[in-house]
Amino acid sequence: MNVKHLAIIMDGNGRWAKARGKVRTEGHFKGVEVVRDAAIAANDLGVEVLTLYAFSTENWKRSADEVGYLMKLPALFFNRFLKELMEKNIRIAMTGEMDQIPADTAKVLTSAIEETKNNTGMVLNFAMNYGSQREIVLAARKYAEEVLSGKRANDLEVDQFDQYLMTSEFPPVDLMIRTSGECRLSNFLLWQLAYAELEFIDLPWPEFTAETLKERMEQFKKRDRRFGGVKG
Ligand code: V0D
Repeated sequence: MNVKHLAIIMDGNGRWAKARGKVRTEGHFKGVEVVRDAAIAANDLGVEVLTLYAFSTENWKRSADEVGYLMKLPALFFNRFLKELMEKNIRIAMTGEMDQIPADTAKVLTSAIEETKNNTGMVLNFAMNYGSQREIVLAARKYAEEVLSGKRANDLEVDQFDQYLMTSEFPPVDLMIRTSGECRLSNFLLWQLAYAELEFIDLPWPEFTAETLKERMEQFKKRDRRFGGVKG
């Protein structure tokens, strides 16, 4: 079984920095480089969609200084790596509510999406200002709207619900990796992870490498995914 959609929770930047006597933002800075390495590695391994949890709806609760720093990272990332992503035919996408992102950051994001929109290789999808419970509630509202307006009957089936989610253009997640040891989903892609394999690894995100990813993907391919049925 190949990994079509890989999702990653990039945790442990602050912890990594603290252990080295550095400030949290230095962990985030190092983390940006690792995003590039992970994207190139995933692309080389034949992944179709890589979704990275960059900024959750809960992350607004961090200090204004830290949030301000984080919001500069997309520009830093594209200044350093957009050329290379273009060469690799990678397309940038976003999942989340963009209207609350600061205007200058939002501009950087939309222009990267625009510049890469005709690329046909891997999709590098950043979950930004994203929370899965809210995504599901918004989907329910959208569906209710269609029923109320008479556009469709009240006959929704499980396999149709993903059409209303923010990730409707992507296949379900095959493999979800969370770094830095915590065994939680933290409101990330709850619907989309229904049948995914979950891997929690001890390394903090700044220490994640292409080699780690390759290992985990190979492990995944060896395992048996049965979808609750019996393998034929
Ligand atoms: C900090 C570890 C890349 C996680 C990685 C705004 C936390 C480094 C991006 C990025 C962050 C986002 C969108 C985009 C291009 C790049 C990023 C944030 C944090 C939060 F279009 N790294 N990165 N965004 N960190």
